[in-house]
Amino acid sequence: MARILITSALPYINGIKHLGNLVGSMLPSDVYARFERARGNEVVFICATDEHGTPAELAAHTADQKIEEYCAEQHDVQARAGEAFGLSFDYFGRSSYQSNHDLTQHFAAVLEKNGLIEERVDEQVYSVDDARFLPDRYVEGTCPNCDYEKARGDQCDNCGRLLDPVDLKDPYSAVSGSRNIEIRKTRHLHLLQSKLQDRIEKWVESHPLWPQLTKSIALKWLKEGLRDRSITRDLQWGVPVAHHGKTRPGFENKVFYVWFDAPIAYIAATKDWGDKTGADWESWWREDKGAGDVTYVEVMGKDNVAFHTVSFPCTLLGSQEPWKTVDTLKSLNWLTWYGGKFSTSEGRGIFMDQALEILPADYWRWYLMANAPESDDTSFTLESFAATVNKDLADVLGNFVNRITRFCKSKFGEQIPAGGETGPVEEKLFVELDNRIAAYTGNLAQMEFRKACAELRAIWAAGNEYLQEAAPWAVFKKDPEKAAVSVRIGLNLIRLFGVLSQPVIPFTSEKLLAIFGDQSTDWPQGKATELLATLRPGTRFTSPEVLFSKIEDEQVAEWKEQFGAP
Ligand code: B3M
Ligand code: ZN
Repeated sequence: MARILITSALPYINGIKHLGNLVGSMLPSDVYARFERARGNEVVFICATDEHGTPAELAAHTADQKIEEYCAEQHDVQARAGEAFGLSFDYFGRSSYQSNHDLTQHFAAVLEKNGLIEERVDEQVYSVDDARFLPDRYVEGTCPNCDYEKARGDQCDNCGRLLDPVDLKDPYSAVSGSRNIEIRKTRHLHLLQSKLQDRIEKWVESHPLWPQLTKSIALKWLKEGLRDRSITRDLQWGVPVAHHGKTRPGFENKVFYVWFDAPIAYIAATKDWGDKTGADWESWWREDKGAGDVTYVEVMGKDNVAFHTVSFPCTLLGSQEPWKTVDTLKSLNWLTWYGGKFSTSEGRGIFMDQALEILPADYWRWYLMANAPESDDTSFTLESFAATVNKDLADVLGNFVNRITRFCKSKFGEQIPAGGETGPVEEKLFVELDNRIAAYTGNLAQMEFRKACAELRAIWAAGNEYLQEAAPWAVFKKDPEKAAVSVRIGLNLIRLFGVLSQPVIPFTSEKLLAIFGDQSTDWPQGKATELLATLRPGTRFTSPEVLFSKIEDEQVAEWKEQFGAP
């Protein structure tokens, strides 16, 4: 039994997540966690809300709530949505919990002890009317390149040029619109990442099997050379710059930067899980306390990769303490909303709560995973969503289950019929299944989700093709014994589909297995010949309701309107 620690990138607290966020980390990590559990491995699957930083403060301000209240409320909203989507986290924590304050302060202290932290003075935009320093993206003004009037301090959305806030003409605060802004000096802690260049390079090299996207991003940053980076901010909300309860002099109004504390929250949330369940959390994170045999897997969108292949490793390795570092890092491209951006701040796209108001979780889970943006960005459209659901779930899987259970019920009653021996048509099916199950298992183990779903779809389709060829409804009149063989195989296929589909569509999988009462969900080990003889003649079953309803054109039109699809 292997021990596998899985973390999903932590969803930011500023509102419920959209389908793009879901498929970017939480959903694929859930599919993988479910697969590894089904294979009998010991899994700890951790997630949390990422709660610090300016966007959280501003979102709370807009909602006219205290930041603590806002975060507590939004955390619950996200926890409920995740549960409704079947995300099987062992623990869904919060980066604002005390455990994360303690650990973040601990890391800062050991990094400083190791000569990797230094106080430096920076210049930053200060908004007098807002009485706050403004992060780059909250300074707006006229682009020096294209004269676009709403360019952000970090980048112009019109011409794409990367900017420095001081480059902007007529700058103003994006928080209040005030033009009363100035450049002020401010003191911050800097993590001396440049000193860790060799260390990180060697560490990256020691992971030759990282997926291409992950590796290329890591190498790009290393090639540019690691830069020292400020890890504190002039903000109220966050982890205080303190140690053992004592604030660092001069840092009374500062907190750690959200990207410094957020990955540390993976560890803190695991600790909170341990405190809650009595599990030995250190055996998952400390090499000196048993984590030597743990495989640590991280899943995230591509914009987070640099933070996980460079920044977080700087924290962990720079500490010179035996923390577990990531072994496999799966990163995903963007899911787009009709080719454009899903946007939380502008409410563009479909959000997790809205999705479940119109259809059950498995419809979305299937579509998103079958079209996961792995090799490239992928466009979400309601048209392709409907087509995929109708074809794969309704026509292939749903139809198969419906056809065979109804036929059996009418001819043999609701139990697995006895009957004769299998023949060449079954042999062909067995061979195909043996190949495909092996391929599917391999794809899941590699976290190649699109390929895995294609294989799973082909497995369902093989069931339909088999029935088509065996045609028990035609054979029954002349040879009921022979028809009984295909019905027995068909019903066993339903059970096998239930087991194989559990990582991707767990709610449907449960329904499929419930048809035959409680059945083992262990990942199939043996040959198809045995797998399809699991349910013995005489086993009773209950015919299910229709599993999937088809999506009609009118619904697509209605939803396009509702969600403002182009
Ligand atoms: N919260 C993702 C984002 O908001 C970010 C991930 C943190 S993982 C430690 O884009
Ligand atoms: Zn521009």
